[in-house]
Amino acid sequence: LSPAQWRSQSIYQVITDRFARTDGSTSAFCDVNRYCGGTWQGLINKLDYIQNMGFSAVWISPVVQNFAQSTDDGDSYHGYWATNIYEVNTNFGAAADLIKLSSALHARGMYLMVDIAPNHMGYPGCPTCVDYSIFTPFNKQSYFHPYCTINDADDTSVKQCWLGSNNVPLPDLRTEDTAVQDIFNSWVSQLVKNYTIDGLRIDTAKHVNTGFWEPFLQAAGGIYAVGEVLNGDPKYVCPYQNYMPGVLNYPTYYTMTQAFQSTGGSISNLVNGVNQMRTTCADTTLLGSFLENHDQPRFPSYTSDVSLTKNAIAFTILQDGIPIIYQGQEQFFRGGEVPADREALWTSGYSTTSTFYTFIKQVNGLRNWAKQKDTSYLSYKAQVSSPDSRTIVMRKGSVVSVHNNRGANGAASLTLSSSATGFTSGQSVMEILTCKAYAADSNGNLAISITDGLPQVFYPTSALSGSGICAGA
Ligand code: ABC
Ligand code: CA
Repeated sequence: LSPAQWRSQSIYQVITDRFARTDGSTSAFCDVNRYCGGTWQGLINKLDYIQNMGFSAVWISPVVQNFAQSTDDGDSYHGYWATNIYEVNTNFGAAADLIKLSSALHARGMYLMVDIAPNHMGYPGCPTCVDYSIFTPFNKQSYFHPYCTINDADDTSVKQCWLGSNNVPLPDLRTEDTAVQDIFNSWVSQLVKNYTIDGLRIDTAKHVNTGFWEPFLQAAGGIYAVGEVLNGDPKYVCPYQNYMPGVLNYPTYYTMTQAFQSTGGSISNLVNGVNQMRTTCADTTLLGSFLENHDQPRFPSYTSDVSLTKNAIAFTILQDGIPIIYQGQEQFFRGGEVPADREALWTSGYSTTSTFYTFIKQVNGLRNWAKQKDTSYLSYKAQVSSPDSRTIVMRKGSVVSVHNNRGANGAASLTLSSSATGFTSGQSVMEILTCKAYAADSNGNLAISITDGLPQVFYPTSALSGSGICAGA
């Protein structure tokens, strides 16, 4: 699937080990440091749960074989500690099960994104005692950079030194060498074909020489790839769009989290941050938009306020880029630092009536309708403005969303100006989260009131007919 085709998807992020077991258990114990039993077959059995929330694609954790030893850093359940890139991780099933997952998704008109990590392998022992012969195919020390620890201020060190710890070092591959590149290029070409993969999530993209990516992604068949460049600065992150079509929107992750995590968060920093992304990135509509992932404390670990969380989730789904919701957000999971943020989803019983399952479904539903109604919606670059210090208004095509950080007890009356919304004189609009009808005044301005600190999403009433949203208005 091409970058342009991915623009219209909505992604659900799965940690395979923690999403669903083959036996469908909702009570199996999960020690968050160990393998907990999730499988590709378990995931296949629960695709309705994902699709009914409005998602069209699933990002799964890395699929290749990892070492089996338990370590003081835990087990390799997340999949980032590769030992053999030609075999699958049998904890998740056989290669045939992965093929079956891909087919099951495609049969529903959904897509598969696979996480890959060509930067390193993983070793269960000290950094200077690595036995390279355990790696396939990188079975010699000459495929790797010598051991050193990363100094963020030095780009050569970021690219060539080793991630990981003294318990589990991540031997860093010489991705600038033709020998390593050739192996990875044929590997990715085969991987994408063997499992009919539609998109890639590129782990540790900032730790690989930038010249590696163009031939690699070409070998992958030109499918969409979104890179992980873990940095909060747009000037650092955006240039990666020169090497891969998408990048995870970490800069806005930081400003958004800060803005909505408390009633004292800075909305003006969020406005500035969004504007800076738009002017710095080649194409914000191809970024991966997220509020949570498996590396960061969950948003509700900062606040238990449902309204603040709804504001942040709505912002994630409606801002520029491809929304990515991490498993457990729909069940209001509250885990903090790794590994607490990697709870087994099955303990939720896969409720489809929970507050956030239904909320995400509503917002995804509006985005899915808007993109179908207006072909320019997804490539429209959102414009943000701030009518007061607690509120951000985001206009993307004909979707106008209003997000605030007043919290569950917050109330306010304010006027959205026609210049911020694009509403015309007397225009009828629907607030689709409450199905309340509004009309702009003769100047196109709209008077609204915020209650319980909730976000609001306005959409032209005339464009709702046939949608089923708010009974098709
Ligand atoms: C984790 C912990 C370890 C712990 C271990 C048990 O569990 O990090 O401390 O000892 C996998 C596992 C992890 C495991 C690691 C290492 O392997 O999932 O549980 O460690 O064994 C990706 C994946 C991630 C994966 C890997 C490795 C990479 O998403 O799940 O981890 O394949 C760096 C990398 C980034 C990586 C991340 C975990 O580490 O760049 O690719 N994620 C600074 C640095 C970043 C650094 C970040 C976190 O700290 O610049 O490079 O990320 O350590 C902003 C700044 C940023 C700054 C942040 C904190 O603040 O702009 O520069 O980031 O404002
Ligand atoms: Ca590297």
